[in-house]
Amino acid sequence: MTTRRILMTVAALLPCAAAAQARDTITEAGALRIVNPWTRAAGQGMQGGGFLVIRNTGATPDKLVSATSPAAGRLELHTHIRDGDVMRMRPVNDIPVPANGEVTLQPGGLHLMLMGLTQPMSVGQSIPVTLRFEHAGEVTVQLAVQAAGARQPAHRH
Ligand SMILES: [Cu+2]
Repeated sequence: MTTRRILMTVAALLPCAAAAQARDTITEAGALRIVNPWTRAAGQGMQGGGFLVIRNTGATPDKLVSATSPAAGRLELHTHIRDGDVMRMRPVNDIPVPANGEVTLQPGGLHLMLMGLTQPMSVGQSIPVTLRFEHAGEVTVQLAVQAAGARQPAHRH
């Protein structure tokens, strides 16, 4: 490969790398990387879901054991289960993070449940949530508030 061709290849790759960095919000906690935490707009007294990716760069499994937020009266760890043709939410005791792997908290799956919001969550705000892991300890991340989604699974608490 000629020098000129190498330079052209590097130049072609640079915009992609810059875009990836701009897109991801990553918070480190020991071997864990908390990626792109977000939630949806909701009113005071209502509830909201918290979504993020937990990456484990270590060889030891970890687990999310609890979470708290000044924006929520109570914060639970939830999953969805299929009940006939309806998806319902259920609390779970913890959320395992596999060694050298990741777990995704997302709408319709595992998620943080912010209950009894002490303040409205408006688009563009950041909502602090402190996650507590068995090994990595505590880390505070900021949920980026996005627009309320039209597609909501059935809620029953
Ligand atoms: Cu829930």
